[in-house]
Amino acid sequence: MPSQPRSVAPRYQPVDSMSSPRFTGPPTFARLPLVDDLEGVDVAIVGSPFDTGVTNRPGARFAPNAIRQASVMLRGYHPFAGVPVYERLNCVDHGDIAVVPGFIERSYEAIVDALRPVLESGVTPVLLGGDHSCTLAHLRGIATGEPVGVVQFDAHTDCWDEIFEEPYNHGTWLRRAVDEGLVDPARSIVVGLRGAAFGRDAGYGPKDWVILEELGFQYLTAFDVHRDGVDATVDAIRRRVGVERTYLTFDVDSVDPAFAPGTGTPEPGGFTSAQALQLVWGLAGVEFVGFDVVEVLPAYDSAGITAMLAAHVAWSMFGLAALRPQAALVSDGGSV
Ligand SMILES: [Mn+2]
Repeated sequence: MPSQPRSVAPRYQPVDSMSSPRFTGPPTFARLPLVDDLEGVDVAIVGSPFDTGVTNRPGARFAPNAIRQASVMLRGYHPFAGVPVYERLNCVDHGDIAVVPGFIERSYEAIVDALRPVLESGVTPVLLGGDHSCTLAHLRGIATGEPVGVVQFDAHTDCWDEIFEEPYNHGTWLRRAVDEGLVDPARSIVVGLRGAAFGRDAGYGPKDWVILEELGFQYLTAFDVHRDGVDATVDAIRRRVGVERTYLTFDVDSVDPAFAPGTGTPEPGGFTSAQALQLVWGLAGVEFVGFDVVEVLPAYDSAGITAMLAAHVAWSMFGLAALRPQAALVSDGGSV
């Protein structure tokens, strides 16, 4: 639901960090109120801490709270989106979904059930994973009745048919989303590939990525981005997805392990943190219906830099929500 013009300041504001130091209090995302009742809310952080869909390192169940802890330094004005987010939107932290550790299908049900009232309230969720298997449940909740375009930043295709003969995990969710009619591949793109595919039919080579084209997706490798630059990449993404209903999923393993070591399946050669943020900022003006940031592993996260980047990516998603086309039509100024 696009934001409406407001005659009064939105009801929910972060704690004033000029009167209360940022390191005080229970950490919520960006020091926003922890709110159950979503009436009047535009955007909500929702933790989706399921992490037993991984094939390598577990531990992303601890990511939402690590990202909250890292997010206390975020400010109210987004300088690059050029928008005072909390004057435009009612933003809150809605807490975490009660997933069932070790049981993916029950966790998927829990995620969809928890998202239903969020979406029925007209709230756009910014979901904090969890591993990337969670995104299938996020899309089941969001893309009901109408497939969405997907922008996926990721080192891996996440498009295999099965891993260990299992259909649901963090390497198969995108193919399942196609199978279930949740995604429109013709309006979708995967950006940042470099990890060799694996699985029964994989050859551990560039051809592994052809699976995406066979499913109707476009893809750009991390080295396409390094060669062509951020601006050309943003142009390519925008040409692909247009401005209609789109879901943005940001796997932190799209970023180089030098900048984001705390992740489950790291692959050298990824984006810098600056490139990652510019790629996200570049998508202002798309009608995003939901967002997630996934695969942060605090246990492997030197100095908390991955959680810090994830906090800034999620914050930039707030900026994207404030700059959606229908929001811009009714806004009182402020644009990129
Ligand atoms: Mn992924």
